[in-house]
Amino acid sequence: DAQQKLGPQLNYTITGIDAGAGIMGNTQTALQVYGLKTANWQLQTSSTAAMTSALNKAIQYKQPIVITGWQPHWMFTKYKLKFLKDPKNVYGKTENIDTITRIGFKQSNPAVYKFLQNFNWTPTEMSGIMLKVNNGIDPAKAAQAYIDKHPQQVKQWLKGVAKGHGQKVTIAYVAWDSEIASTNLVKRILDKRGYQVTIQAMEAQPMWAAVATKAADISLSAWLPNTHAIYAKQYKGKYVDVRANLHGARTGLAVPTYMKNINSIEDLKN
Ligand code: PBE
Repeated sequence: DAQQKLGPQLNYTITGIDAGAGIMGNTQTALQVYGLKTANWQLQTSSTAAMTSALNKAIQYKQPIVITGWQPHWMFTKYKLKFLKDPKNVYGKTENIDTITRIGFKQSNPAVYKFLQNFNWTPTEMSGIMLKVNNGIDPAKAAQAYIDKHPQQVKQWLKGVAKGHGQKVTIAYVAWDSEIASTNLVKRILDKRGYQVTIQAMEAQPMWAAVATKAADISLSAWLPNTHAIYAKQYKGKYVDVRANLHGARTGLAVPTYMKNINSIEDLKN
């Protein structure tokens, strides 16, 4: 009931996602910085699928839950959620999704590099693909539907991009919904332009390592400046940051809006 404290109701547990996600590291920091660790709060590692399934269940029964949340993601479209205020600014204010390449990719494939310099879209545009995939549509099909619906935009992205002749390109990504959307879209566009694009799903750290060691050419999945700061620092000088492919991303702790008394991370202590 509403009188009962949140901590005991939730077993002092925040429902998290995959261990390598930047948001998990930041949440560990938040537990420290907000004194939640000493108040026995812990972060549960799982997966995006397990987290959204726990969220779905909680919402169905109007029970409390605290999750690691982010945008763009369909969870904010499907459910009424709010980010908890972060007065100590652990999760950062502005967040972009950047395109990175291996060192030397620009020289070996200037045309695709040019495409990467052109490619950027909005959270709303990305959501179109994400919602379809969440509804069970194959990501490649959802990407093609996006291309059919946005011919002018795709033309702009391909401006000055020479046709490929079967050149191989590899894109490393993490199977977060946003990156499934962007990676499949870029693969589809470049394949149709005559390139042979392989996409490789992996965890966050291996994704950064793949680009840094030149095992992969590209990643469209670099959440910066905050979420992947630890990886950007670790691989500094070993990758090229091409540009932000999306502005207005955000990460933090989130709760359903029916949790009226919980508005800030600090409220978790009460
Ligand atoms: N996310 C989604 C990722 C980036 C994309 C917020 C879960 C992360 O925390 O690393």
